[in-house]
Amino acid sequence: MGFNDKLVLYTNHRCPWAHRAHIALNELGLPFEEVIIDLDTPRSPEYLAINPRGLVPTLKFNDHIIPESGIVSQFLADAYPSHLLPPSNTVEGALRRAKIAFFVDAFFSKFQGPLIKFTLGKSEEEAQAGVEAAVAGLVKEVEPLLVDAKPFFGGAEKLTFAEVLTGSFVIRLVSLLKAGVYPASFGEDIATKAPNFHRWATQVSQHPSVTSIYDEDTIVSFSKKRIAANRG
Ligand SMILES: N[C@@H](CCC(=O)N[C@@H](CS)C(=O)NCC(=O)O)C(=O)O
Repeated sequence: MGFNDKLVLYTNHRCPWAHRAHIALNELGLPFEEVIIDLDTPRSPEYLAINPRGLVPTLKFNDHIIPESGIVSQFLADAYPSHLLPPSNTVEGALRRAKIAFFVDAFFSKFQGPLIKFTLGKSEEEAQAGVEAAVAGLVKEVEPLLVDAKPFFGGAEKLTFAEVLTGSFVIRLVSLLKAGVYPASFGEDIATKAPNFHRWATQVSQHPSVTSIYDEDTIVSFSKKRIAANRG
């Protein structure tokens, strides 16, 4: 695999899942063609032929179609070996991969999963319960895994695969805190109870591979609308 490969990314810059693929492609320095899929209208028959689920992202690698953000990101990290992820064929490499995988699992199952209830909650009480569960999961499960982040996962100077899979969610978190969409107490809890995470998230949210396609104003206003619609 080399720079002669033809990569096409079907994406939408609003989508945190598609954003993962952009972070990977940026970090790997790979040229690619971008096709923006309109998510506000039904998917075209042409796109459904490419990805019958109708979701973004999808990667076209030469003549091969690869759907799903985690699979796209894994494929890119595997196909173009780099600082993102060591090979699995040494014990050291396999262990680092396991540690990254466990971090990503903890981030989504113990923090991001509960936090989405803030957005989806039908009442302020449900939303607040989501934030409280997210803080509890963050402090217990995620914070200890970032003790040696310097600035990135496991002491890495450059982004790792851990940040490829989580960075798009981290930058949204930072924006929504700054814009006052999330309660101020949530930001205070993160700073005081999860200082490793706070430091790491600040660095991740400023990294050029994470900020490159990110339009903060669009994300904040879209999130506000979504929250208002759910609260009904
Ligand atoms: N599990 C998928 C989720 C992707 C996803 O939910 N994409 C959303 C945009 S953020 C989408 O394409 N939605 C279109 C729709 O639901 O019609 C992945 O990781 O790629």
